[in-house]
Amino acid sequence: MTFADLALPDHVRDALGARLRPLPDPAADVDRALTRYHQAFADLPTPLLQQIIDFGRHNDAPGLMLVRNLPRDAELPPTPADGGPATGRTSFVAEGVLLGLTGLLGEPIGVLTEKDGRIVHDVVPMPEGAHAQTNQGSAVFLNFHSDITYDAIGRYDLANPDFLVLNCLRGAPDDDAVTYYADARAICAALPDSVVDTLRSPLFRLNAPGSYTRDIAEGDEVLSEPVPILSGAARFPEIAVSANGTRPLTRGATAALEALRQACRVAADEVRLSPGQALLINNRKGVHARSVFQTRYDGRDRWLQRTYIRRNLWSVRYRATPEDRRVHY
Ligand SMILES: O=C(O)CCC(=O)C(=O)O
Ligand SMILES: [Fe+2]
Repeated sequence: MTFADLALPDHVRDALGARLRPLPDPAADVDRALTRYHQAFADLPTPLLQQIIDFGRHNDAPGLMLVRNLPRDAELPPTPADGGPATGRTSFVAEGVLLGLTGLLGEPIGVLTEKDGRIVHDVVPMPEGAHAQTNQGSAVFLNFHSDITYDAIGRYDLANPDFLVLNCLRGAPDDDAVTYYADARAICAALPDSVVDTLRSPLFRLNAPGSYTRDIAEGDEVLSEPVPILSGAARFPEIAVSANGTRPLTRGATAALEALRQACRVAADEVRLSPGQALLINNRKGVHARSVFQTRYDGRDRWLQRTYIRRNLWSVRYRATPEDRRVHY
């Protein structure tokens, strides 16, 4: 499985940038902002626009798309040290790129236990989380994982995002941050049938996201019901694992989980994100990971913005907060 790689021609980048540059901070009215970004992205050349829309729409599309040569803000404040959002922005081109791409895939959502329910997530290294299995980390390999959502129903892989978009505002200072994506189709092809069968059995419990266990459970494990890691038609497998620990329930499941880890490493595509690049990640077709990278905590560290995306909001309406129809418990 190879990922899709798309580059905007310079004149297209410049035209899109000119549309996005005057637009205000989307946080004040996200739906109005999404509408404006929709209008701006609608002017992309038809084949380019269709490739992005097809990525979100088709079962047989790759699970990862890199979009390059996107417009950028002329100036950026220091990388936020506190997990964001940054103060002192003079333009919101990055948000326009992030939410414009997001709108081509579905609906952005917030989760109260992830970045306080914000729609635009700043993914930045933080000293206190350097060794954590969360997006604050940098000093440890962030294990192959799905972005999952704690849910009182006991399943963390149902109300979680269908897609993530990561837009790079600032690359790692040493350009050593690698994002990996292993497609479940490639993983299955690399594993013996017996291991795939085990991974398709409900013999695994997922630990809740690190942000949830840290903020709500004082670091304790909060395990899901027993679930399979792989599910669905053999042609179109879905995969769900936790970065923060997946607990196998039998010795066979333990061995299968280890084989899965190795297969992910073998099957993975690698991207070193730099400014003006965004990754569109299908969170059901594959799992992602991140390398160790150097940080200085001097305002020049790596800085991504991220959205969590559902194809639509209806199937997760039981989680919606009364105050904000895009934000979930
Ligand atoms: O930092 C990265 O490249 C990926 C981080 C990650 O797993 C995420 O933001 O969900
Ligand atoms: Fe992630």
